[in-house]
Amino acid sequence: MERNGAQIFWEVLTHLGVDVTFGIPGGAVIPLYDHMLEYSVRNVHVRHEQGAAHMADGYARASGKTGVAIATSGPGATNLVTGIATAMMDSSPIVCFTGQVPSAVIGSDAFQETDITGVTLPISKHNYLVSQAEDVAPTLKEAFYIAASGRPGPVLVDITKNAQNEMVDFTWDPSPVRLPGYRPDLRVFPEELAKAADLVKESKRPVILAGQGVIMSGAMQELLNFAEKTHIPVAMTLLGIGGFPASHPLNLGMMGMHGEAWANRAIQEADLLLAFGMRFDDRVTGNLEKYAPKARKIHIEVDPSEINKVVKVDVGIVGDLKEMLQNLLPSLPELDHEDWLAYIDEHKEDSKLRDIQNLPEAGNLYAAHVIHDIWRITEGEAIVVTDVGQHQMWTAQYYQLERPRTLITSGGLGTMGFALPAAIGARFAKPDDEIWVIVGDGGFQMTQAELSTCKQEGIKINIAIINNGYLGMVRQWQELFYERRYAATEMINPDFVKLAEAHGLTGLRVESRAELGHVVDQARATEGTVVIDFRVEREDSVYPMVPAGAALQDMIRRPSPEKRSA
Ligand SMILES: Cc1cc2nc3c(=O)[nH]c(=O)nc-3n(C[C@H](O)[C@H](O)[C@H](O)COP(=O)(O)OP(=O)(O)OC[C@H]3O[C@@H](n4cnc5c(N)ncnc54)[C@H](O)[C@@H]3O)c2cc1C
Ligand SMILES: Cc1ncc(C[n+]2csc(CCOP(=O)(O)OP(=O)(O)O)c2C)c(N)n1
Ligand SMILES: [Mg+2]
Repeated sequence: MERNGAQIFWEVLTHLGVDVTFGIPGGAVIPLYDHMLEYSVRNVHVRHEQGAAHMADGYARASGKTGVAIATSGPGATNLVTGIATAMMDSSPIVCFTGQVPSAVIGSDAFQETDITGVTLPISKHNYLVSQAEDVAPTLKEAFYIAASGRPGPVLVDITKNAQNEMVDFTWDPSPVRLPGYRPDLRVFPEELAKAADLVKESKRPVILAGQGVIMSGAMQELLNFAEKTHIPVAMTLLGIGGFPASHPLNLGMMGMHGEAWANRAIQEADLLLAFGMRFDDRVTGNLEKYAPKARKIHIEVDPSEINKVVKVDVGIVGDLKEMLQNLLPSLPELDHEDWLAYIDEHKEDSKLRDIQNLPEAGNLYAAHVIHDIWRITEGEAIVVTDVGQHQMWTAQYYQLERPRTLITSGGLGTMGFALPAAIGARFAKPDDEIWVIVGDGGFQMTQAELSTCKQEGIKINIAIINNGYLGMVRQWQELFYERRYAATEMINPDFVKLAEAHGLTGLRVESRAELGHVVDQARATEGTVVIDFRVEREDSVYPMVPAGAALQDMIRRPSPEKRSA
């Protein structure tokens, strides 16, 4: 059947099960958008292409499916760059489509011409330039396959305008994609599995380090079975949160720079680390030379290039985590680590004493109060999408998550402006779940234009702006390491309530803990997106904190209330 490239584009998306795209049209994609009207795929009309990429990413993280963004050539394409890099660092499967100038004028500095495959080469898992209609269908199939398989990641497909307009014969080919040289299902075992089992049996002080690979692999049940049978406590990376239930007695909470003190201490004193689908980010290890000095290490990873990349391990197992845990567990007996768990528990008391929840209330509204109360009121059941900064760390600490894909946050790139668009993407992935955005006043202003998208698309999300009047995380570093010299971190903000209202949305404000619960209830009961301006304590800091380059045990702790009064 004769079709032009633009029609083939939408037909292939339909065959691949894509029901929503996020994008903005422009000269080089007008033919694509023109034919969209003939198909049932819904395009979410965003306000900035960075938002489109983050929406695709949020959709992917919430659903496990591949998200799709569309932009025109030139500035549309370059606006996607931050979103693509964000997805790359956190291995999120998205496919970004860009229009390109006609093949005949490529290289002539044509209007809105940018070499976007060149620009995105180092920040995408793969990219393509499609310059004729007959390549549209096979390239799209490959792009979706590469984005989602093995270690997932972003793929960019740049399609010239002539490829969108040319007519060719088209029939859908449902056969699976085969790419010579690309082996996403690589496996290396079983000798390594046997060695791993021996290390586990010998260990007295083991700790599991659960990363985002647990969630991406769908290995939550396997991890639970493994931890319970071997009686090994589980610390999570920021992106691993939700992969193991927060309320489980073996859960140690987050590790790393702003991780729980007892989790970091356990890692430093462990004799065995079991790294499951995590990549030893520097926020996780602190000073590498002093990292877990007494521990042997087992690493299970889908990407062979991660093994021995940062931390030298004793056993490296390449493969899908779920499958590897299913293979490993039968060879292990039931184990008991009661003494080790009791030892770890001893350190929790001191932390509780220092916890902001236990400080005497003097009417101050702390971010931790806000996040804790939202957690309590939503019964821990919401999908929480954060931005980057102090509020992000407090969310990891105070919103206790039980289920995978319920914390959506930019970890590796740490992209301010991520939260609002990512939450819009999550909304389309999970139409029935309650969604809360927890965002700083700084990051919110980077992509706040997407409030218009919420209005236009009729979306309900709740947005909690943790308004401290500062680029708080940077202010904290200035306070602790630059003698309180606050260079370019204080902000004069817009009136966020009026801003919401200007978009036809509801704006609310909270200035004390006493009114917090009522306002959160009101937001939940209100139709449409609600923005809440939480005026929190301006100069609070996130504790514990491992200073950059320090060893994990050298944490700066929240001053103890006892020491304070002394
Ligand atoms: C302000 C700020 C502070 C931060 N502080 C902390 C902190 O205190 N603690 C912390 O933990 N993080 C912190 N982070 C986040 C940190 O930068 C990293 O993003 C995070 O630690 C990465 O977690 P991860 O290794 O689990 O996930 P990823 O980086 O996503 O790595 C996941 C790994 O799993 C592998 N994988 C994927 N699929 C599979 C599969 N099917 N089977 C097996 N393996 C698979 C991937 O190949 C990858 O290597 C912070 C970020 C910011 C912005
Ligand atoms: C796009 C981008 N620019 C700059 C930074 C550096 N940065 C990290 S955290 C932070 C402060 C964030 O401030 P805010 O959004 O108000 O959140 P808070 O830390 O106050 O909770 C900055 C500027 C970044 N991560 N991303
Ligand atoms: Mg702030």
